[in-house]
Amino acid sequence: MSREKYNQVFDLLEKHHKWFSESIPLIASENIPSPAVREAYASDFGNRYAEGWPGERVYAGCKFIDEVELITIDLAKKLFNAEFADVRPISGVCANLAVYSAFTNPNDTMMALPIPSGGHISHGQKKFSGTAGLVHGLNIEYFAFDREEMNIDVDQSKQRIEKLIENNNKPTFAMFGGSLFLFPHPMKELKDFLQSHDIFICYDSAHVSGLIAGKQFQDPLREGAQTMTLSTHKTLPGPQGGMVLSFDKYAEDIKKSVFPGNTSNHHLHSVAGKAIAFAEMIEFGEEYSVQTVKNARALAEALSSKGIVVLGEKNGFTASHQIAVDVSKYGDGGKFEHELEEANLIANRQLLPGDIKAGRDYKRPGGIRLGSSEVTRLGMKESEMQEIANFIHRIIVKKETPENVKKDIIEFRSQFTKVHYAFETLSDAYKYIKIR
Ligand code: DSN
Repeated sequence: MSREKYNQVFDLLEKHHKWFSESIPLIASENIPSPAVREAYASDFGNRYAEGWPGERVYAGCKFIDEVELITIDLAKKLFNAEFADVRPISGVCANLAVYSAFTNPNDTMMALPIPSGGHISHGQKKFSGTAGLVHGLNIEYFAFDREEMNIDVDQSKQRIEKLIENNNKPTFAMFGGSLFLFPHPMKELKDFLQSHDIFICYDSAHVSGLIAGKQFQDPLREGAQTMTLSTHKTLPGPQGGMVLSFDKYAEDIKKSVFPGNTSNHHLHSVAGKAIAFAEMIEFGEEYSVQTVKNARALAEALSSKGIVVLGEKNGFTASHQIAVDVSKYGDGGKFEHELEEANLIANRQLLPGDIKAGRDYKRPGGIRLGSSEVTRLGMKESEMQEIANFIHRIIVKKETPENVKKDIIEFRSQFTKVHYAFETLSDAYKYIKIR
């Protein structure tokens, strides 16, 4: 029985690899790391303990781990032009928790975006089981959001904050960034106002950190962010993980908050993978990011030209890797997420601004979110975005059966087998690694 299950797991893993090698991956929070990152991730580092800071560990056996972690820190600082980097957080949520713990107290008020306007669950209220409210006890108030602009409304947000201050509920912390993130947030425009009220500024670049590294999005540390948190596996094509970037004056508070505050052991194989991904991004990041944004725009334009509503049209649909498609006139995001998946096109349903008021919920929201980073890493360009838009149109508007479209997707996909923007690409992108 146990041997049967053992075999079954390997069988499922291989099936997953084959499926992804035949699919169009459009989940905006995912990416395909290079074979080099995957090799580092599979190393023995993943089986070790190295609590603490390099050179100050509480375990033996760390001499090579320390060297690698110091290289990772140096590469992170260079890639993001940051004074300080803590590469230990094991996810973006853990990075956010470390910053909340270091710079706020429970019951403080934080400004952030609600989920339908792009906020991430880790910025959320306790009643929605959001990390900030549930785990750190923060009270969350929302920035004002303009659906036409698909961005934070500066003047209305200032008015809201002034009102909170009048009501003795002054925010102490402001979180920019999020999960549905089409255009740079107006942090520069709000910075002086926030600082004049002694509100600490953090920028969650989980989604856009690869674009920031490639100099194709806003530069948070130069625009007012006192800390910047990120994931290392979305537009930044590293292993699953997180990171905090900041200035030297905040370094000690962040280090203590990460360890021992919010992590015991961090994931050392992930630290090694981060180093490899950062080195690749220093070399290839700009070229990859330019193409990622071009591809997102091309996909939005192609869908819009077919009559499908893409949000943010007023500002050119997107300045990031994401686009938000309003599918409510054809059905709902949950239904299309499923049908697209049946056709080997992997995307996720998305709550859009106005969905809750319209009576929609996260299971049947009005939108789908599409991300261009992984298909860009596979070498696709603008003309391939036209083809992807055709596949989506055939399912959502023409109501073709997913089985029909799937055959064409598998054929289309067979032309793109390798990861691009990497030093070494001997293995195919989704090759299953067998070492048993
Ligand atoms: N919830 C993820 C996303 O898809 O944006 C990030 O954690």
